[in-house]
Amino acid sequence: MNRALLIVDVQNDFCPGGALPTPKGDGVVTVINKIMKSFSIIIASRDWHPQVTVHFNKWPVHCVQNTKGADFHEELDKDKFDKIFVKGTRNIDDGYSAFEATNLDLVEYLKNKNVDEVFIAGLTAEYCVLSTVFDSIKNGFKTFVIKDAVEGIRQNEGDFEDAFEEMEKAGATIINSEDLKPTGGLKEGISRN
Ligand code: VGL
Ligand code: ZN
Repeated sequence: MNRALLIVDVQNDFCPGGALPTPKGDGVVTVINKIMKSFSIIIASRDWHPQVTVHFNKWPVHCVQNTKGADFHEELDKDKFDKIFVKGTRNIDDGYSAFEATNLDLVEYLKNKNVDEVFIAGLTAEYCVLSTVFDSIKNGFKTFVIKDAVEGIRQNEGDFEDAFEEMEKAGATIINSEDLKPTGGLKEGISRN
């Protein structure tokens, strides 16, 4: 069985200076570049909205297809991605979860590669990371969230920590990047949920 790293929405609009920024989103890039060394299967999701969508009734316009804001953060090591899953592409729903990708079926992709453990990193803790974690668990994957590789919008104090509490309650195991062996897998003594 295999493990995969799933990097959620590390795009300009979710980073400082973007349309819907996480205050410290830049910080995850260095961590993610480093942990990619621990994985042989690396996939990324991308928020990829049409110009007009119901999603923009709730949110400022962000991550519009083929704009600078929708580009991955420029320091992110994109060459290491095996596949990119686009989501939020329809104008009738939010498409928060990477499992709602419309270009490819993420569950099928992971199953074809015999993945049973999914490690999740990226932006944003309260929305797309949270929904992706829920769907990963629902689809039967052992799900880990790498906390220092995740940032949040932090609209209200406590939102970031609350999101992690919800993920844990749903059955995810919260870890930190130092818990990963450089050669892959978890260091001894890291307890699983
Ligand atoms: C996201 C709000 C709106 C996310 C996407 O990537 O978490 N949040 N669209
Ligand atoms: Zn969005």
